[in-house]
Amino acid sequence: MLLLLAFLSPPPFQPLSTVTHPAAASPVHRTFWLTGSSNWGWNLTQQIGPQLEVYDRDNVTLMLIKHQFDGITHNWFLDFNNNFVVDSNEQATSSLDFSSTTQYTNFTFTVTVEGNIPGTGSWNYRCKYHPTSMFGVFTVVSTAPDFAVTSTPASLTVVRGSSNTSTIRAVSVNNFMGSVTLSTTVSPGGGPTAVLGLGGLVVPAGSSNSTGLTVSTTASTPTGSYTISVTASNSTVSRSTQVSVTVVEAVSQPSTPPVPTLIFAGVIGAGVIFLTVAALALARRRKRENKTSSSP
Ligand SMILES: [Cu+2]
Repeated sequence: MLLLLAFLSPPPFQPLSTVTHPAAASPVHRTFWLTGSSNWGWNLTQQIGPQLEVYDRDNVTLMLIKHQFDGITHNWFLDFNNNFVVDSNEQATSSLDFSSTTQYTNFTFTVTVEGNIPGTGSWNYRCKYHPTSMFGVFTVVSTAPDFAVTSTPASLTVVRGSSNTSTIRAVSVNNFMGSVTLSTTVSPGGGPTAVLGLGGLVVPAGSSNSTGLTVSTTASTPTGSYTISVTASNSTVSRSTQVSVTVVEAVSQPSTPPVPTLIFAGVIGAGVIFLTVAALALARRRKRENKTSSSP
C-alpha cells in the first residue's frame, strides 16, 4: 500500500537545479546532475526537465542516476530532429544505459557546433527509452565574435515641424572588435527623415560606441506612426535596431501679441517726463512756502 502511494504522488525528493547561465565565452567544463524517472521525468520535474545551457566548445559532463522508485533503464541523448529516436548523427550525444540508483553514470562530451552539434540553438534532450515522458531543453550558445545594436529611446514622438533624437549604440558581443557601417531606412516612405551623426562606429572589444539619430519633420510631414530601422554591418554580419516614431500635430498655442518697442519706449518716456514735472512743481511750492514762513 505504501509503495503504491509512493508511485501515485511524487516521492519526497528535491530536484537538483542544473541550469547554468554561462558568463564566460570560452570553453568551460560544465557538469549537470540528472536523476531519471520514467514516471516523473528528469529530476522529478514531471513535465519538461531542467534547461541545460552551454557554450560552443564547452566540455559537458552529465552525471546520470536512476531514481530510487524507478525500475527501468534510461539513456540520455540529444534529439536534433525531434523524432524521439537516436539517429546515427545523434549517437555521439547518447550516454551509456544507466540503471543504478546509487552510482552515477558519468557521460562526458565536448560540444562542437557543426561537429557533433548541428549549430547554435536549442534541442530537446530525451531518454532513449522514455522519449515522451523524459525530456528537456539543451541550449548551445554561440561564442563567435558578434555585435548588437541598440536605440535609446526606442520610441520617439516628434511634433510636426520639429525634430527629436535617439542614441544608436553598437555593442561588442563575444569580444568583437572592429568597425561597422551604419545605415537607416524609414517606413512607410514620405515621413520623417532620419540622419545619423556618424556613418560608422568603431566598436572596441568588450565595449561599445554610439552616435545620434536625428529624426526631423516639416510642417507638412503626415502625422502617424513610422519605423526607422538602423542597421550596423561589417563584411560578414548585419544587426539592426528599430526606432518607433510617432509624428503628432503641433499643439496650437494662444498667440501673444508682440509689444512694439515704440509703445514701450513711449510709456517710459511719458513716465520720466511726468516725474520730472512733478518734482519741479514740488520744489517750487516748497520755495514759496519757505518765503511765506520766513517773512516777518
Ligand atoms: Cu528512461
